Amino acid sequence: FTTTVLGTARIGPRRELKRAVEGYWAGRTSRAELEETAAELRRAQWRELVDAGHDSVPVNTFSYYDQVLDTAVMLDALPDRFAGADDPLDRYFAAARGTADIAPLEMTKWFDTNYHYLVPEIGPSTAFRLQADKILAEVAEALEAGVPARPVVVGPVTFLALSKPVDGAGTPLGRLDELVPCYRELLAELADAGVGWVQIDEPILVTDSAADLGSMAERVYTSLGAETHRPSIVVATYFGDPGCRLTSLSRTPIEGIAVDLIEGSLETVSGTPGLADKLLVAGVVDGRNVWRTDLDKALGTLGTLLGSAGSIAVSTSCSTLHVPYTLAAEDDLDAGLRGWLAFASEKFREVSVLAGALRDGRAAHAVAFTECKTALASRATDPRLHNPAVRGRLAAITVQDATRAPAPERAAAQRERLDLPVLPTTTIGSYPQTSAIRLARASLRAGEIDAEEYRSRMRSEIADVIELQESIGLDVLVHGEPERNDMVQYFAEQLDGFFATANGWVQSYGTRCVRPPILFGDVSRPQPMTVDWTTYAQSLTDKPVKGMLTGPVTILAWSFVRDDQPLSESAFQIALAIRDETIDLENAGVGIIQVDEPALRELLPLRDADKPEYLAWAVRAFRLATCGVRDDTQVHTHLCYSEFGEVIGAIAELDADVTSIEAARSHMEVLGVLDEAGFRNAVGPGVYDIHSPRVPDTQEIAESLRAALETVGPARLWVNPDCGLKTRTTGEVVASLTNLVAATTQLRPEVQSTL
Ligand code: THG
Ligand code: ZN
Repeated sequence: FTTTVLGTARIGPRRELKRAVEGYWAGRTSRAELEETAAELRRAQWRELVDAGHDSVPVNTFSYYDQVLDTAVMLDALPDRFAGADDPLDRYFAAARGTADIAPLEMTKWFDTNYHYLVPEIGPSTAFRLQADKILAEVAEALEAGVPARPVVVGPVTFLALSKPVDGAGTPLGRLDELVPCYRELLAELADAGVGWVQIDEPILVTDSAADLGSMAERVYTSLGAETHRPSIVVATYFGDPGCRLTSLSRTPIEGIAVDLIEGSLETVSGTPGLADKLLVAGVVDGRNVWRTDLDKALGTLGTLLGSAGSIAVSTSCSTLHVPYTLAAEDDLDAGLRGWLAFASEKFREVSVLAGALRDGRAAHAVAFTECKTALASRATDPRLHNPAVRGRLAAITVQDATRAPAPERAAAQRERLDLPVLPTTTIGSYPQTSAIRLARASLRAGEIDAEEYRSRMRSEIADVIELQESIGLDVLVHGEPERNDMVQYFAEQLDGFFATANGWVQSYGTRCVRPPILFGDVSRPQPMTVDWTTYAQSLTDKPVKGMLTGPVTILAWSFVRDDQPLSESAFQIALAIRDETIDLENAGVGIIQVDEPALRELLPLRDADKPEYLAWAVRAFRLATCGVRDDTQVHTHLCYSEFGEVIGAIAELDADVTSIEAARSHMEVLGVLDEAGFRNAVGPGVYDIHSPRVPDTQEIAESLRAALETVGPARLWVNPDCGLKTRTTGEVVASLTNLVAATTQLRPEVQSTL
């Protein structure tokens, strides 16, 4: 084949699958309706690809929840605790979401994307067995519809590398030889079904790993390739450069290899012998960012590759799962910006044009190439991408701008100003998003209420949240963030240089989606973004109210980013905008400002060699954002995970005055780790898990606090939940926080005496 993509989204252009699946869970949608919606989404997607001129179409990329969970089911590798559910679909959803008594599989990030997969559990009782019904049904459905179907499966090396051992089992990769027969059997069944090509995804091959993934892959694909009754195999690598693993793959009898030429390098391909008899699926169209492809540059790349491989197919670098469906759904795009972008549908056409040009020559597609050239030229010269004021400001940054007085000096100044009790209590920032809040937002969008009415409704929510916190007896209050749909989108909507899409939904996990903003230009802040809400909240209370901001790294991590400058440059620009906001908050009398960086760890590069540089600029961006305030203004940050691993040193270097972190589920172990990393500032380990509806009792919280006191001592310990409260009900919040304050009050006298 010559023209394809490695995979597509499935949630639906209008999130039809989300509605159908959530309706099914709630009992509003029948099984038949759910299945019909799913089938229609598949048919529409296949039709679109065929109409765009693709001669090989990925199937089995549909999923009711997650493709890794689908693979676990295909290999009969679900843990025994789900065996109770007789119905396969209900068992599937139980594994995804849990039930009243059964915990779901854990969820974690799919490589360095913002998509989350379910982590398979491999234990001593896991016995792999092929259950190919889903994939065979989708293949049959596609072939019947006349679609040139290429089934896609997660490969055995990647599947095991992403799994976790349970019940004392050794590393899942140790089970590789047991898994290969399942894939061999699958190949035979696909051949019987009339499949010509199968795509086996092995993105793990672009990562660093202690395991020798290259030789494992070589062993697996030598074995699978030796099978005679099978379709042709293309092994897909993506999200980075396969490096020497490409050589390992090229030594096996597989027929094709897909490489990511956006994040990988052309040199790896040209430097790999043994590709002369293979199909190279060249990922020259970026599958995970939203920029229009430079067709001339891509065609040049394809031309270079012609000498390296037996034949070439044009493709996206990875599945288009990670970008929105279509630009056609965006009404508010100005013509300039529209011309620079390509969402999934537009990428499908770019692939076709490139494949056509490779086949018939560029001249046969001159119109598309000319249009592309014009659009890219307009992007290169657009003044919004080169704001001299922003550039000049960044160029003048000095070390001084990212430095505050030594932490103990700051702590003393802040003690003086804030006069907080020992073990100060606070919350992370958000309070429940009530139906009144959602209604107000919807009414504003629909034009039923005006901005003034919206503002007054939000103020009334803020007043409620302040009153609630006062009655519970918390020490440092927040305004509750009723005005924020999302902690990144809210800021992106107000910053110049960002475009917030209307319908650019991308699956985050299961039925949950996000609309990542598009960072297209130099970033600046036309006016304060949060000062009005925060000062209003402060006007209602004598207790200090914390100003709440999102940090530069997180804003970057949850946006589509510029590809025309280093990420660090974009991070510093955002940092300056956040810095201006902190200074405005300070000038408005706000004494405590929190800058959240829950995504600090997410952007960590896949390759070890790239990590130190990333951590250095991430820390610098945070410090640029937070070092503009006075010594007596207290800077907080919040991080959303407890396994700090490789970012632990960076967290200490952020040098926030107070860091709140998830710790409840790890029994405060993270405090010891932080301590070892030399962290001496104040810390607020989450004393209970907000991700569960369970209300912790006072005793339990007091015990957590005692454990924390052992490591941190009383002088720098804060008391807070482990994350924002927006997904909880008000009832749960009141009960939990009341106990949190009671536990703190109980401990204070004994702690006081040790100070
Ligand atoms: N914001 C953004 N990206 C994120 C998160 C976030 N990525 C990582 C993590 N948090 C993902 N978690 C979620 C949790 C909930 C939802 C999405 C991602 C969610 N979304 C609503 C839905 O699908 O119904 C839509 C929300 C909306 O209206 O904007 O519930 O916090 N940017
Ligand atoms: Zn959090």
